[in-house]
Amino acid sequence: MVGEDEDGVSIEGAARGGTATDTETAIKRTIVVLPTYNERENLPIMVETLLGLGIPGLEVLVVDDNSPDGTGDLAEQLRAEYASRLPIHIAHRPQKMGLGPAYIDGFGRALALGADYVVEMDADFQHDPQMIREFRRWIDEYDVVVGSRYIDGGSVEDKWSFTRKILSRGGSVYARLILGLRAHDPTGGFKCFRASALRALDLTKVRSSGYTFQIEMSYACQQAGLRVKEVPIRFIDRERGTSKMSARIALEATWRVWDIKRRY
Ligand SMILES: Nc1nc2c(ncn2[C@@H]2O[C@H](COP(=O)(O)OP(=O)(O)O)[C@@H](O)[C@H]2O)c(=O)[nH]1
Ligand SMILES: [Mg+2]
Repeated sequence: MVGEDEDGVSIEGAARGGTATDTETAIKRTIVVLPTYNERENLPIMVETLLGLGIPGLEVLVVDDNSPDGTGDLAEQLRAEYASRLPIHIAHRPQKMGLGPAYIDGFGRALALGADYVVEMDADFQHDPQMIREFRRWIDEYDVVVGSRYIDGGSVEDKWSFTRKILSRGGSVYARLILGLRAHDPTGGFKCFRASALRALDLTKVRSSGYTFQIEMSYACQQAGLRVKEVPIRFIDRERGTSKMSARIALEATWRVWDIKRRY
């Protein structure tokens, strides 16, 4: 049973969940939301890697913003190719609308598809997919599990320049200070939410893109009183494709945190 809703999202996985037998219903569905913009070099390897994790109930939701490099079409090919092994859902969006909006859209769709857990992960391997296993280990005890570069055992790639390390670290310190955030890596974007945790947040309220999106989500979780577990991660340098992050986005974050503080 493969179908599409009017938004062009495959509901194959949902149909599968709905027709599960008694033993299968015990399997929790984890939907990994992967936003993509020009990730055709990474996506096939990512899909294979996710399948290789061997996590029962794992599914993928690609949120593609009409990538000029054809990532959206490639996702469709992968969906057909992996149909019997890994459910792949795809949201085709008309144009590049930013990372934050892509995740918010993806979270809503993952909930609608019936996810028990929703993983937020970039498609470029800067987040090590192997960590999803670790997230799954903790998510039964917490509402949100977040990967943190800035707690014991966490790290950023050594290749980072001093300036980049300072900017990243400084951004975290700044956001923590202004907002009183307890999370040590509020600009990090590798997380796992319980469906109930995402439902407890008012996702329509989230406005930020880029860096600020992560800060806003961290603050929203804290303000909602969610139980957050930080696990150390190593943040890896991108090997394929290019970053869409710009100095403008990083700079925008400095005043955006004040806007977040005002709105929550
Ligand atoms: N759908 C969508 N995905 C995006 C957009 N911008 C970035 N991404 C994806 O979000 C992830 C992180 O983006 P990236 O450019 O690597 O940001 P960086 O890691 O901060 O340099 C990658 O999987 C990108 O393909 C966007 O506007 N729309
Ligand atoms: Mg990246």
